[in-house]
Formats: sequence, structure tokens, C-alpha cells
Amino acid sequence: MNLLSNATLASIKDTDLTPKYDRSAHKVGIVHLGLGAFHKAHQAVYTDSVLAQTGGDWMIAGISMRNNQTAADITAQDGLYTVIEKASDTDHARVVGSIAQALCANDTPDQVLAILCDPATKIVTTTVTEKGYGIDRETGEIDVKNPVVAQDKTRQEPPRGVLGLIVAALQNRRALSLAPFTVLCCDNLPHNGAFLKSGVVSFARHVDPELAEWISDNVAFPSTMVDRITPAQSSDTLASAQACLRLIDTQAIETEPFHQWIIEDNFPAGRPNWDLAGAIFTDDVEPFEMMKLRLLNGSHSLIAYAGALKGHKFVRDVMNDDTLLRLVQKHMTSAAATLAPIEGINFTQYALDLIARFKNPNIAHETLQIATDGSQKMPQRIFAPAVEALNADKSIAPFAFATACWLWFCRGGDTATLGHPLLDPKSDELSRICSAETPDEIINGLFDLDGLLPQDLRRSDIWRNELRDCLNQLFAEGFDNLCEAVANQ
Ligand code: CS2
Repeated sequence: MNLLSNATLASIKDTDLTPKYDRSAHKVGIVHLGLGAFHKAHQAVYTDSVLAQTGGDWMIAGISMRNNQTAADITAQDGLYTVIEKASDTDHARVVGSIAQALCANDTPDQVLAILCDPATKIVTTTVTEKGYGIDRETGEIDVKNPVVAQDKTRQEPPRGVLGLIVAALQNRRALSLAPFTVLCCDNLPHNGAFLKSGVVSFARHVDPELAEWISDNVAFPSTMVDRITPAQSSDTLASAQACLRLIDTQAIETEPFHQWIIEDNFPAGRPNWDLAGAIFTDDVEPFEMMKLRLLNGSHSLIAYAGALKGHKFVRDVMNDDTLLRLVQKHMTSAAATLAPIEGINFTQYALDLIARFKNPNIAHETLQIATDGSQKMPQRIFAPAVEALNADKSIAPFAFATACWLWFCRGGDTATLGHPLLDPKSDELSRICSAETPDEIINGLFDLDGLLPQDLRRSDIWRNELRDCLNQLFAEGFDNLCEAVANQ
């Protein structure tokens, strides 16, 4: 069987499946850093739809930061890949054509820099995960402990990390009197535009303070909320794509039908009309971002830790566990109570829709996939709403419970033998803290962990007591009993 590529595209007889525009007629206008499944299921799909409707020079150069296999494999397919949307009753496939080329930043940083410096590049989008930026979350400054940032900061070799590449490209563009590109952070971080801006400006300050000031005054970093549940590719994904195309597609991905993109409309260098594909441009992304981080992602983290502790492989399995379902519902109610209202959005309905999405029987989203990098996710998903609930005298119990689930997961469960490695940049500290012999030792360890827990929670006896109660019960009776007790409260 042949590989999906420009040469074999015409062999696909069902034209509903293939891109509805001449890919060679459009130039690259977007460089995307972080060429993973989420980008391929989200921004690349929106861009593909817009290219089909209105054309424009908005093709994407996809940059894999470290994995040269990804770049090579997608290059072998001329950037083409299948997206399989899996609803609870039907599948819908389509070949996406918006990725024009792919490179690996680690292997060919000079080529990546050249594309970033091309006058045709108007937007740089990023999905490198929370930890991938090398920005200190507390201070917004560069994290010099991050090896890529530390290396790029020496400027002895071409930059390979997000901050180094963006700063070097902006420096060149400024020197050549080229307009800067807009930088659009598409990771699940609060105030993601301001967050990335602060890291880029901080890096630039180490290069040239005047450049830092110029970036601060002239480069737009809009905020955005992105949403689409996208599990890691599996052998089933590849088999479905092959059955559908009658071609091999090593780059196929599967995702849910739902997608949402709320974007702050601040693109001085121009932008695709992503609204034609359903994106919403607005002046204020924050309320949407909070809703998604706390309701969807917060529940996801709870589902991941509680589900893994109970031996559930997929999110959908957790949703079929009556006790855990009730805990998730309780969590959503408390998280919704911390949100500012959004006109036109009913949080109860949003939560119901989330439950339906999580229940999708055709989405195989592994709890262990979501469970990674808890130290990077818990602050915005669980601790921030806990602070707001605490300060408003609302219930913090669900947030303490979710935190206890995370800590127990880091410990390895009731018998400390969950049997899989803890994937987290702070895994050593977390394993050490969570293997302590008493709840108070665990809590003290957590409270002492650099920059993780907000001051308001560290200072609060209510929070400490709530967390201690959960941990006491875990030590005494184990995870299942705690779940039953909390679900029945
Ligand atoms: C998940 C997200 O892995 C995780 O931490 O919570 O990737 C989630 O699936 C997406 O944000 C959905 O839009």
C-alpha cells in the first residue's frame, strides 16, 4: 500500500475527504512551534477550513522542537495527514492540507530561524506544553535551570528553544526593518499571551535591553483559549486512517468532534479569518480561559489521578464509575462557583456537555496521559480556584480532595506500587515528599516546594485541615473508601 502524499492524494476517490484548495497556490504565513497531535487537531484544522473558504497565504510551517522523526515522517507525506473525528456513534475523516512543511528545531535551527525571519511569516503559534517554555511561572522571568534556555542564553550556537528562537528572529527582523510577527501561545496556561510575552521579553533583556523594550512595545502576544480533546495516536488510529484512505498514513490522529477557539483579536500583521471555521474573536479571553482551565482541565486532572488510582485506563472508564462520576460532578459545581459569569454561557450546561464529552465511548484518552506534569497543571487547574473559593468562604473540599488524589498518585497509591514512572519535571521532589510517613510531613513538604502552592493556601489552616483530613483517611482506609466517603458527603 502507498503512503499518503501529494502524489497519491488523487487516488482517494471520495473528494469529501481531501483538501478543497490548491495547496501549492498558498504560501506559508504561520510558523507553528510544537508539532504535536493537539496542533494537528486544532489550529491546523481551523486553518485548513479557512484556506478552503477564502484562500490566502496562511499555510503552516510546523516545527517539532526535539523529535526529528515527527518532522521526517510528516515531510515524507508532504505535510498531509488524516484527522478522524470520533463522535459517540459515527466517525468522520478528513485529510488536512494546511501544513506545508515540517522541520525539527533541534536538528536544523538555522532553517527554522530563516523561516521565522521570512517577511512572509506573520504569525508564530505555539503548543509546547506548560513546561516547554522555560519560563518561571512565579516571576515570569526565564528559568535558567531549563537546559534549553540555559544553552540558548549563551548564544554560542543557533537557538533551539521557543524563547531563544523567537527572540533571535525578532532581533533579525528588527535589524532588517521588517515588521514583527504576532506570537500566539496556544497552551492551557492562564493569561497565556502575557505569560509568553513576559518570558520572551525576559530572554531578550539578556541579549539586549533595547531589543527587550522594542519587543515589549511592538510585538503582539494575544491570549487565547483552545479546546479539543485529542488522545495520543494509537495503532487503532493508523488502522482507521488506512481503512478510510486505502493509503498508509503514519501521521493520522483522532479527536472528538467538539472544538473551540477563543482568540484575543490583536494581530497587527494580519491573520486568517479563523472565525469562518468557528473561532471567536474577542477583546477579553480571560473569562473563557478560566472556565476551561477550571471546569474542563481541573476535572480532567481529578479524573486522571482518581481514575489511575482506581485502575481505570481511559477517561471514559472513569465516567462509568458511579462514585467517581459523582465526585467529578461535585468538582465541577465547586469550580463553576469560582467563575465570573460569561454572557450567553450557562455553566451548568457547560458542565453537562463536558460530562458527555468525557463519556464519549470512541475516544480512548488515557488517564496516565493527562496525569503527566501535575506540578505544571495543578496551580491553574486546582489551586487557583481553591484560593478563590477560600477567599469567598465557599467550599474548598473538592479542591483539597483533588490535591490529595494527586499526592496519593505521586506516592504510588495505597501500596505505593502503582507501577509506572512519575512523569513530571519535579518528579524527584514529589516522590520524596509523597513517600513520607505521615500526612503532616507530606503537607509540609508540599507547602515548602518552591513556588507551587499559592501563599493564600500555604497560610490557610482551613486548607491544611481539609487536606490533612483527606490524607488521614487515605492512610487509614485507602483510596476507595475515601472516594466513597467524599462522594456521599
Ligand atoms: C488535558 C488537556 O492532558 C491534559 O492535561 O487536560 O490536554 C485537554 O485534553 C485539552 O486541554 C482539551 O482541550
